[in-house]
Amino acid sequence: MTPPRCLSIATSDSGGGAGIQADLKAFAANGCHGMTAIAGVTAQNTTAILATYPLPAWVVTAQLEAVYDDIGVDAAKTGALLSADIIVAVADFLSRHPTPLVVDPVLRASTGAPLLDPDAVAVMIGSLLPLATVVTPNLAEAHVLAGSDADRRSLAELIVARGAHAVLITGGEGEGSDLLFDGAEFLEIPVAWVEGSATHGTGCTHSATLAASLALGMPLADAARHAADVTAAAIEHGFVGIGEGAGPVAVGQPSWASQRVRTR
Ligand code: PXL
Repeated sequence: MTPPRCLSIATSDSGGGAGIQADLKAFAANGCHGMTAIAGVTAQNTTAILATYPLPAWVVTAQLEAVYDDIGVDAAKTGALLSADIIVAVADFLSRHPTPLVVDPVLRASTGAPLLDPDAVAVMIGSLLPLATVVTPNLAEAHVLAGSDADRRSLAELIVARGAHAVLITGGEGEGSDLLFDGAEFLEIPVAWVEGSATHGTGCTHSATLAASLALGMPLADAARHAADVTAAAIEHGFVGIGEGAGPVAVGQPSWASQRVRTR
């Protein structure tokens, strides 16, 4: 059979927990063929990002051309894009190759290190948001995209007013639900509270699963529910004991896999 084709446009995490590596695992766990246009590289483990190196924008465009020319893309997601130049190149390419698109507006790693130049935020809002089928900020990112400290529903309205077709404000493990707004209706997406300290890669796993769901043809609300469920399970089964910091989430893993790590 021919599986759906999913593309991650994002940055490598050498520790294997987040970024490109998390995206490929999530695509595979959802039955899709995963592909990558790598924006840059981080030297990273579970405790810190030690170095960040953006690739030249033309190298990102060349990867996009290679993938689209031969293979094709049923859905794509963006993650950490590092620089304004890269965002301009990606937006320019995707505006010429319309694709169901999840924009995960990654600004920082969970360890606090920046993953987008501050001057690139306005470029992301102006060029990438209008191409997004759905944008998936956490609450902090939603404040930045909306330029406001308002409540979740107002933030969602402001972000859609900036051009995104829909917004899914994540962080539902605190609120009890993620908030989906498609410009017409608000929908609360239930998020299970799960115990688990291995949370590195949570946001990437969520947005990649959402992209895979769109590639599989799910309507957006179903895709948002599926992404919330898969991500909660990935935290529940997360690999505790990998590194000194927060271990990586484990998407689509049998539960015995994390038990083995815990009891080692
Ligand atoms: O979760 C955001 C993210 C995206 N991309 C890379 C990351 C992280 C978080 O650590 O390292 C490469």
